[in-house]
Amino acid sequence: MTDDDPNLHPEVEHTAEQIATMEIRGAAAIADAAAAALAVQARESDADTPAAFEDQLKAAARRLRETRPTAVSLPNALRSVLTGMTGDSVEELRERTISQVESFRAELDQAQDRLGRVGANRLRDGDVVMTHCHSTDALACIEHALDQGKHIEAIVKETRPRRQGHITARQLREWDVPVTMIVDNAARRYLPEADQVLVGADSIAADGSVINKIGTSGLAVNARDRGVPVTVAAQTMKLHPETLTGHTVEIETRDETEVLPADERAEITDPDDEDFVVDNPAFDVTPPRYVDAIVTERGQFPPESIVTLMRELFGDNIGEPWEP
Ligand code: RI2
Repeated sequence: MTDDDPNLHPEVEHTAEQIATMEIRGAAAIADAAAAALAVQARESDADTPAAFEDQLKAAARRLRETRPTAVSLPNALRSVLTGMTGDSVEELRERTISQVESFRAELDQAQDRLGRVGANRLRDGDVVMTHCHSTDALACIEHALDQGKHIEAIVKETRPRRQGHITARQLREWDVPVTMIVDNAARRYLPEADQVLVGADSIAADGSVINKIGTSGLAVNARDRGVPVTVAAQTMKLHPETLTGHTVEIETRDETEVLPADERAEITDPDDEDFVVDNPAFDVTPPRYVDAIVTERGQFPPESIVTLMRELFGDNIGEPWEP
């Protein structure tokens, strides 16, 4: 158990750190890691009463929840695990929580596979796909298209400031996909050479807006102007149920040093110059009118119709079961 909270297992603290620092990143990977950490907490819990066990699991979920605010897959994962935490004894609670984590993680895998099959149908033999950031959901579509024997090429945006485009390029090259890497500012110049823009999502709002890596909205507007369809690959775990009741999605702001390291900042101005500001929002919002389709494991949807699926899947289950 940790120094900060004697009831939290160190693995929970470690996972929370890894998510916050983006050592573990990408909406699906974050959800998977958070669920796995809850399983460790459940397995290793020394609670001697059911109430104490539940308190520990809730505290662990709260610690994981506070790491990154935008990807809704994180609270959706925590909610899914905690609502499965039922039982009258510590042993029963432990067993059911662990088994809920196992089925959540298995479902995550299967959903990505099913989504990939749907998304692959949108890709034609010979297509050139432009990507932004690194999305395992988006890559699943390309992987299935390759499995279907289609030839796919990619224009990969490097994606400042953290350059997740490098991860995308590495994966695509492992699959032998020809890659042209470009700086983000070159996207408009290269769109006429692309047949599709294919991106992932961190959250999808009830009106069909797509919250994804900063730069997605500009790319989508440019793609519409150039007549290039935009596909968003997002498992239903990326649907943000709280937007059904009017909540907005919080956009994470990250440290300025991701954009401008301290030594480079010092070349521009004095370290305590308050009139020089570096902003680093990690995500932006693409309005539904710039998105052609949202591909999920349940099929593809026009963004405006996603609200129906959201109601069907989440209904009223939008509480915060991690609250004490
Ligand atoms: P998958 C990433 O965020 C990107 O914005 C990416 O599109 C999204 O998560 C979804 O990733 P970050 O964690 O779940 O790099 O499709 O900030 O892998």
